[in-house]
Amino acid sequence: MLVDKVISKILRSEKILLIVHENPDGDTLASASVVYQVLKRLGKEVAIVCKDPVPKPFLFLPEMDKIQNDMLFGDYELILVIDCGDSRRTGFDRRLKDFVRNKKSLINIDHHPKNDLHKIANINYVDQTASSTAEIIWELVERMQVDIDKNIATALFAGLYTDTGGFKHSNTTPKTLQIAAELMHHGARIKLITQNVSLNKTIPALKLWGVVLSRLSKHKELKIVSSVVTRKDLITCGATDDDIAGVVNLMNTIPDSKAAVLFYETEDDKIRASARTEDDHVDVARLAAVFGGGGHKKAAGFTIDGKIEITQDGWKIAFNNTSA
Ligand SMILES: [Mn+2]
Repeated sequence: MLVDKVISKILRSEKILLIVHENPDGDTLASASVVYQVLKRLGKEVAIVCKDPVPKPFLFLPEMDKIQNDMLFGDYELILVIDCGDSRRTGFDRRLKDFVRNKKSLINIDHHPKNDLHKIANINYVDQTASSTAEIIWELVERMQVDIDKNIATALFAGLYTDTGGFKHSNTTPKTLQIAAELMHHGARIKLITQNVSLNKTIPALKLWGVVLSRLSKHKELKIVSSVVTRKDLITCGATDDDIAGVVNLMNTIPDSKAAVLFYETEDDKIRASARTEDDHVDVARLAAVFGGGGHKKAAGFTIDGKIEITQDGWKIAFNNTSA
């Protein structure tokens, strides 16, 4: 079995590096947290690397203080790439390829569609039917006969919870809920998760959401609902980039829309788009791929070169000319 190959590789390695994706979400962080805890118990030398800082709502997860923003990859024998979708999303694209070229091992642990990581990884421990990477990590810890304590249960539950939008998205399966029930038996602190992830909206965040909602517009033919956030909005509301997360899910609740897309200006002067759909006939990962992005059928993202302009009757996106 695939999981056994992963376990034997882990057991044979002493120094193991975990890589989570940039702009980390609850699933990638929770999964890394659990793997870290398990490997520490086995006496391994472990580190976690993430290019970006941990967003506030996820700081409650165990071991978040162990995450570093860079590391000498060469010091490690094995790298586990967790929930990354493709190699660019690690933020260490080139260095991962060098690592593999130096005859070191890389395991891709993920639930995203097939991507370029599949080519460079020695083992692809990937299940596209899993709701989350946490669901795959559950299988791993079960198979390893790990004693699941409250910390591990809480982190795994948080991974399931965040990637399924609180068990509301259609990636929630009977298996997902069965695992969630098991995790409750193991003492998962659900209140702690919901309080941090869903119920912690500050006044600046809610003001920002108000701005986003007031700018909602729907494309007549495409039936896509969209809105925008500018850097100026963040300043006006006193909000941070973290506060943007989640509002696109609210936009996605409009009954007769095919999809919801939120465009927001990033710190480095680009426009990041976050797309969601509840329509089984729509695949937002394919939409994202057109713009060089990626994700899942139901939730995906991409980045474009341009500027958001707020106009008298709404807003528009001006693409930067990149034909040079
Ligand atoms: Mn995920």
